[in-house]
Amino acid sequence: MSELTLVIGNRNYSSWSLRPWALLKHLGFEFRELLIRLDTPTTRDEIEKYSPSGRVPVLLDGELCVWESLAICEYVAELGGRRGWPHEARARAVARSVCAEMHSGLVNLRTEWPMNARARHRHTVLTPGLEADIDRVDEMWNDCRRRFGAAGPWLFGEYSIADAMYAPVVLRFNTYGAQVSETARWYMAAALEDPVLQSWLAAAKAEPWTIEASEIG
Ligand SMILES: N[C@@H](CCC(=O)N[C@@H](CS)C(=O)NCC(=O)O)C(=O)O
Repeated sequence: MSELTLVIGNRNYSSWSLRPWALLKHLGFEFRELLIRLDTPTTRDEIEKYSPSGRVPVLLDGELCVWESLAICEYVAELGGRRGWPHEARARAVARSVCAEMHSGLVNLRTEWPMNARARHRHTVLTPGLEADIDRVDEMWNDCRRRFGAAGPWLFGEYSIADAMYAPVVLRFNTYGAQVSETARWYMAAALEDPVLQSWLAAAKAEPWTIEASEIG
C-alpha cells in the first residue's frame, strides 16, 4: 500500500466525502487529504484531474483510483483486514443492505435536506416523500440497534461502514430537526459525540466558503 490520498469536497457540504473520511479515521489510517472547493468555475477541471466520474470523493492508492463513496469504504475495509464490516455474516448482510439503500436511495431526504454541517434550526416543508424517508431511516436504525447493537453504541455495536454512511444523515436530522424515535435520538446523540465527527465539524465550521442553494448532497 502506498500513501493514501482522499480527494474530498467542502466539508460543510460534501456528505459523500464525509463517509469514507470518517471510516479511514475510525480505522486509524494515515492519509493525505486533498480538498477541492465545490461550486467554483474551476471545480469541474480540478475534480477531473483525479476522478473519472467527475465527482468526489476519490481515493488514490498509488496508481489505483477508487471512486464512489461506498466502493471506497469497501476498499478501505479490505485494506484494514475486513474491519469496517460486522464480523457475523448475517449482521454483515444487513449492514450492506442499509449501506446500499443509503447509497442508491433516500432521494427525498438527500435532495430536500442537503447537508449543511454548520447550520442549525432549519425549517422546511415536510413533503410526504421526505417524511417517508425519515421514517425509513428511523426504522432501519431501530432494527439495526435492536438486532445487532448490543456490543456498543453504533448501529452494529462496533463502528462500521454503516455508521460512516449514515453520519451525514445524523447531521441532516440535527440541522433540520427531524422528529424521530427515542432509539434514533439516542443513536444520533452518540454519533454526534464521536470525536472523529466532531473534528470534521470543526473543520467545516472553519471553512470560509458558502454555497447558496446547496444541491451538493
Ligand atoms: N455516488 C457518488 C456521489 C458523489 C457526489 O455526488 N459528489 C458531489 C459532492 S458531495 C460532487 O462531486 N459534485 C460535483 C460538483 O459539485 O461539481 C458517491 O457515492 O461518491
